[in-house]
Order: sequence, then C-alpha cells, then structure tokens
Amino acid sequence: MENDLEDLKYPIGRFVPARQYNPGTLASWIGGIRSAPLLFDYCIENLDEAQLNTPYRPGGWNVVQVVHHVADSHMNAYVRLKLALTEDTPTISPYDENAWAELPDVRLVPLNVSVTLLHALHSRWAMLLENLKEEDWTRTYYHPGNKAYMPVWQMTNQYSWHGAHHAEQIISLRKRMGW
Ligand code: NI
Repeated sequence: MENDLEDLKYPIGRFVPARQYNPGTLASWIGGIRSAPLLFDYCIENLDEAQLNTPYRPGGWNVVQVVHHVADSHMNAYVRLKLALTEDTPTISPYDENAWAELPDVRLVPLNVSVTLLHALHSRWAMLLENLKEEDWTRTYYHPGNKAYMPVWQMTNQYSWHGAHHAEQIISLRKRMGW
C-alpha cells in the first residue's frame, strides 16, 4: 500500500541529486527544461472538464492544480536563478505551494493559459541557461526554509526533474484511467 502511494506520487522516482556536473549533464538538464512545455501539451490533450478536475492520486491535486503548480513553481525558479546570477548569494523567498494551489486563479484560469505561460517561460529560461558562462554554474542562492545553499547547476538538475515528475503524474493517471 505504501509502495503504491509512493509510485503514484513519484512515478519517475524521487529526485536524486547529481553529485557533480559536466557539459553532458548540463546539456541534458537544459534539454529537459526546454522540452517540458511540450510534455504538458501532450499531458492535457483532449481531456474534458471532469477529467481535468480528477485528482492524479487519492487526496492529491487535480490535473488543473498540478499544471498551475508547475507554472507557479517554475516562475519562482526563474526568479531565483536571475537573483543568483545578479546578486551575491541572495536569500530567496520560499512560498507555500499548497496554499498557492488553493488561490482563486488556480480555480478560475483555464489550464491552457498556464501551459502557454510554461512555453514562454521555459523558452526564456533555456535560452538563459544555454548562454551562461562557465563560472555562473557555481553561483548560489540561499534557501532559508531548507537552510541550504543551492548552486545554479544543481537547481537546473532539480527543475529538469520537477517538470518531468509532474507531467508523468498526469500521464500515469491517463494510463490507469484508460484516457
Ligand atoms: Ni512540485
């Protein structure tokens, strides 16, 4: 039972941070960030209102909340990246992702607005990452909630995983439901 919930929550597995980076891993993570919006196009294709409002697992967010969450999360990530690139180890602002998922925009704004947002945001994000200087990858921000320093290369690794993680939650829901 516990394993079932773990599989539903983490269909591609939990995030396992890379120990280090090299040009190959960076290219693969940037590729993940560049292509994530296409994954969400595919995830939500032809879903009707009732399907979109179905939780991806018992007690979990519905499909709409998952997609709006990815937009919320990745907007924060992009701002954190730009702060890390322009300030000396900035302390970033954590946010309450569950409270954000309950705000009225998540209920009222059509899902495709957030998918369009992801296309625009990820295009800027990937372009920025593709043009960083060698020394930029070790620039860092401080996350006061996790009490952790996060280098740019590591956050790129993490957010590449994050998009695929949430997309697969929806894809595996569709498989289970035969959608
Ligand atoms: Ni998330």
